[in-house]
Amino acid sequence: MTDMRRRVFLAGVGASTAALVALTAGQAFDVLAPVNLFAPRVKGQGPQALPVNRTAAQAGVTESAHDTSWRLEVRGAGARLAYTRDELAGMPQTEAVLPIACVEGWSTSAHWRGVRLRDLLAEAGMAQSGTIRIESLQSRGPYRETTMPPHVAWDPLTLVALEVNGGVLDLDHGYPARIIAPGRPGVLQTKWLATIEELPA
Ligand SMILES: Nc1nc2c(c(=O)[nH]1)N[C@H]1C(S)=C(S)[C@@H](COP(=O)(O)O)O[C@H]1N2
Ligand SMILES: [Mo]
Repeated sequence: MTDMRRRVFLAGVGASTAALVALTAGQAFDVLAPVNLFAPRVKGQGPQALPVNRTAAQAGVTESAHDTSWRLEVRGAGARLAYTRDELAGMPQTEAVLPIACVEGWSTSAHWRGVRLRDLLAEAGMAQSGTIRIESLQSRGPYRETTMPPHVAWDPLTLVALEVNGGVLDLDHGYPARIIAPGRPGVLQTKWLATIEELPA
């Protein structure tokens, strides 16, 4: 474990555990190793100091996520738009500190950067009252898509994130682009975006 990950990890555990680590200086991770075996996705683990739930390989998107023909499609009633990752990166970017809160029992805050979803919806001429469906590159699995009520979709902190914790999204965190929205469980923070569309009213 690198020093950086170690610091992040220690910052995330309770004082009693920190004391235990101090008492067993030099073998802190031997002490914690059995815990890690049973709960591998603890705070600070995974690329970019953020745990991973479902890797790109497990989701079967490794190739499609790197495909140069990738576009984020945004389909409104009035327009059907497609953005390359560079085009998204060229739009105004917004930063937000928001957690991924997984039902499997971890929650980790991260620093996200990307395009406001509402800016894309507005460009496609969508009304602020519509329900939004977001689909990923993943072809099967329960979390391959999500729907979003208008108050979440138009929230100024709901992002199509391109970066996390100061770097380009890791493939396992949803490269080329993912959703991050406030107040939503991790299962709804869709990774590897493909299409965004307005559902018929
Ligand atoms: N396309 C897709 N998005 C997904 C998932 C998935 O399996 N497929 N898992 C979700 C779950 S359960 C969680 S907790 C978060 C985890 O995001 P992370 O791996 O970047 O931490 O992604 C969510 N987004
Ligand atoms: Mo999750």
